[in-house]
Amino acid sequence: MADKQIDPALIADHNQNALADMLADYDALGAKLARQNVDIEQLTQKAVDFGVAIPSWGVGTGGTRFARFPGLGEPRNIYEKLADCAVIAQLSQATPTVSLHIPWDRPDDPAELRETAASWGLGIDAMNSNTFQDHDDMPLSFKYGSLSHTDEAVREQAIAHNIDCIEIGQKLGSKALTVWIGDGTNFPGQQSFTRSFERYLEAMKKVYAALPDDWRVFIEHKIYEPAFYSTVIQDWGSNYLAAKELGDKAQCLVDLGHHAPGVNIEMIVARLFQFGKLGGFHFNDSKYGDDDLDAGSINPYQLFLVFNELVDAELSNPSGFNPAYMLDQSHNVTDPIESLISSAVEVQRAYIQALLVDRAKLADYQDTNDVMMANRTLKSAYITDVSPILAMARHRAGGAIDPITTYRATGYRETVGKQRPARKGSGGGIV
Ligand SMILES: [Mn+2]
Repeated sequence: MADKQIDPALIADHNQNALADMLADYDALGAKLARQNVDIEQLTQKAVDFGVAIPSWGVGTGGTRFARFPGLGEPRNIYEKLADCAVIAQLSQATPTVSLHIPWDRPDDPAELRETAASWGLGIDAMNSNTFQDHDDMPLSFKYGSLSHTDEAVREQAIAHNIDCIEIGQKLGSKALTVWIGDGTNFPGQQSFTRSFERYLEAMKKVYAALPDDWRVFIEHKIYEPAFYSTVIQDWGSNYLAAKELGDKAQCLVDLGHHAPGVNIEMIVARLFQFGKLGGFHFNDSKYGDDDLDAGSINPYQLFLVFNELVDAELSNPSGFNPAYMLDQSHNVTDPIESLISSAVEVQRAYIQALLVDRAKLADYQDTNDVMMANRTLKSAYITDVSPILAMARHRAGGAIDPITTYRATGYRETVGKQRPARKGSGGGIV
């Protein structure tokens, strides 16, 4: 029996107030969908079964390159981060796992950490390595790169760190390692594109060799930042080449914020899946660059189009479909718990909307080049308000019909604000 962070009676109380309206909306939507031969109960079950991982670092307040403004009651260690994640999971019923980061979350006792997480009903998702900053316990600097560094000793240090992450992850019940490197250049001529990529591949082969049989490694590409002229794994092309070179357990991870503005990310999703290399997602939203804003807050249609490809992929090849979903956001001006609840709901919403697409009709319109009706088929799913389905799914699973309002009523933030003194610090950073 999992411990509860929030008193279930308080959630039940709030749900009671919202229940009649929610049921009326659910029935009305059910009747509308029935006219389209869609069973609302099936969609509700899909929503209940849906999950997206929370990144441990997401529950802290982030910053920019300029400053970081501390939030109230920020978690100070992995146990406090897990406590916040448990609140999100309990209210949203859409975030059953947490993704950890080493060294930020390095546990003294992995077995105990795993048990604590499980007591809150949380599993451990992918492990994230970090060679984009220096570590106190490592002799060499990653200033000029890590897995692609010119110095073999630095590469070996980066390889050892990734293997360490795998070993910790095994003790925690994780099944995947996510590798994002900051390696790249700021100036033309600084490094050879080819030799850097060769060194990276050679190093990653050693990390790959340390993967247990039932593990995967996700390679995350990023167009720029912290390197401003070139990065070693810049785009999905380089990512695909690396994953292909490494083997079947290596797959590509798509972070929605890691592309140039205007790039057709949903098409990248389709391509990677078609060739067996779609590993997973980091969901967030952006206006200009890697803004790490809340999923669905800027461009919800793009999120829907991504899920349209994912649903299509799942239907076309269910046995080959196993992408890992995680939110990867930085919360500078909102309560991170509220942002993560809201984002999980938006990702879940895009999934349910995508399930509404009439795929038989869409295929007919595509085959007959009926451009207008093909597009309208997608749009009619996208403009359907599936909120009652999401609310019903939460309600049935023990979550909150209105999770953010309920969260505010718990006084959780004020309580942890008293227990956890603010961390000062003028530095920026995404952490
Ligand atoms: Mn990411």
